[in-house]
Amino acid sequence: MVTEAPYKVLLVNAPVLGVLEPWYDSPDFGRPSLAYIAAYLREHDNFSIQIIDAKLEKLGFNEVLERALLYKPQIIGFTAFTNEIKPCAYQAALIKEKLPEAIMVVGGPHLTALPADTLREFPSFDIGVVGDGEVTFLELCRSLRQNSPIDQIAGLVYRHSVLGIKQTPFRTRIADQDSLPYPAWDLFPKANTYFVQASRGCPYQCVFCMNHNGRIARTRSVQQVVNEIRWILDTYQPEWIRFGDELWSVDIDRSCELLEALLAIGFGDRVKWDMTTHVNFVNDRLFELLKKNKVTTVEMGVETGDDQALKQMGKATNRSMILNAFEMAKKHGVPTGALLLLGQPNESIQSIRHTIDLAVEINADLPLLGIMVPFPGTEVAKMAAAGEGGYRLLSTNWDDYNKHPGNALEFTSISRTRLELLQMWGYVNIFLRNGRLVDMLRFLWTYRGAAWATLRKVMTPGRGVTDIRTIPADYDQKINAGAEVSAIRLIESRGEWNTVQVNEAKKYKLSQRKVLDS
Ligand code: B12
Ligand code: SF4
Repeated sequence: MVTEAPYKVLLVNAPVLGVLEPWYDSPDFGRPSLAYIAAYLREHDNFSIQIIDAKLEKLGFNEVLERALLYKPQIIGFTAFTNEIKPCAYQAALIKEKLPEAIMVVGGPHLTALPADTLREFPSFDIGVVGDGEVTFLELCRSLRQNSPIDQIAGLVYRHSVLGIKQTPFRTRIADQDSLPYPAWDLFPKANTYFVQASRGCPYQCVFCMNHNGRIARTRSVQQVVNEIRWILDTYQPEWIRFGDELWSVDIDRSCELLEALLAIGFGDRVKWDMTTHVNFVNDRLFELLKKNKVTTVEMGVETGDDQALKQMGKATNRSMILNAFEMAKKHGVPTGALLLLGQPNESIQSIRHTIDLAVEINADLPLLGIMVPFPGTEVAKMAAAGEGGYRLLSTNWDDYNKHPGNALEFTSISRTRLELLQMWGYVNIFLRNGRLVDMLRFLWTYRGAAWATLRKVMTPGRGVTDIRTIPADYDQKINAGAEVSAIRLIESRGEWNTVQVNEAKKYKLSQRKVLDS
């Protein structure tokens, strides 16, 4: 009897060009997207699956190539945020050269924001998976295994031999998050930190955020989240658990219920943990339970201290809500992180001063003061590309799209270098005006990679961070540099993404109404 060899799928988190931001570039955790895709695939079919997480395993491009050649997969799936897409395309090109038959698939927020443009820009990718990847990728792998057409699979962008780049309709998102299996962490080396996703999506529409998981927050049941956490704790004994939700307490009652259940399993005694939420979604009861669960940090989006900017941001907050949330946390002894972003639309020195003053007043344990990045699909990207909001778009080279040592935009009235100096000035103010010299030194040590990169950039304006990275000699040639996405496409793609979001919300409302009517 002849047994058919299993169809092989490889999932890759590509290497970095240099460790600029160690907590991202040299992480102590595996990439959740790949863990989810792999888990779903193996639950529903019998593909052979391997994962190479080059960032977790600290691998270079050639090491990934060697591992891919040993495995000889038929399909290779890559994941990428915007700032990772070029190294990812380079890795795909290296592998494609040696394994020309393998199909290169890419997914993640960047591809979702710019589906056709990404295939146009990077010839090494054959197919893109737009939005939620689990079901689409399963259907795609099955079709490719059978050599059957893929044009009926929703959520794809692909190269058609005659018609050029084609995109199929956006796939309806997976509403029932409990239907997803636990991430396949067993396919990764053991890590220190594990991400848990208790919900996907967020109802807000901040100007700087693409909200790629959609405007409908899809929560998982308390019981399932607790079971997953217990499984991670028992199997991997991690040091940290981090929630990857956009808005962790989107349903405060459910979050309180979750915290009660976590208390019962001694969660906070077994692991450090953190999450990110919105200042409107907290109350005394929540903070009381967070404290009991010994949460390590509760991060909340502050973004700016300027009233006008807050009004126009799409986050539905104001200074008093922000101050109130942080005061409440302090009252309960809950450690906080404040996420701030310099470079809001129409930013001025005056509005930056308001932001720094608010950050000083909040005095969060962990202040994080980033500089705006015009990620594709966002309103800010559209404004920057159109020269609105005082912005000047500096680059559509995605290697410049890091939040700390990035180089993607500046203002006509505030240069990039000045923005970076103000960022440093902001940190100094937050710590020193609160008499926290030791905390500042500790912070500088923890974030020394980014601090050093920013300092070097400020001292050598115009050079960006390229001199801190090691760019392979054939990098530009292999990834087709020069075919960068135009400003016009950045403007149009915001409109296209917004249409997807609006249609999705309408469809959801309609389905809710049907449920109520029946
Ligand atoms: C947790 C998190 C982090 C963590 C961990 C990230 C990591 N390396 O794993 C930390 C805090 C370190 C982090 C850092 C950054 N993050 Co972050 N992060 C998130 C967050 C909150 C959750 C990500 C997640 O795990 N989601 C759960 C998984 C299952 O969803 P997913 O990744 O989207 O994957 C699904 C689909 O996209 C698709 N898919 C993805 N990959 C693939 C691959 C294949 C082959 C297929 C078929 C499908 C597919 O299928 C998946 C399952 O449905 C998201 C927002 C969010 N809630 O998603 C932001 C988010 C992804 N981060 C973002 C950014 C910008 C960053 C930073 C660049 C910040 C910065 N420096 O500016 C860094 C870069 C990190 C790096 N280089 O690794 C942006 C990305 C925007 C963009 N266009 O790229 C997001 C969307 C936040 C936002 N709203 O702006 N982040
Ligand atoms: S609240 Fe957070 S996740 Fe939601 S749209 Fe704003 S930045 Fe994005």
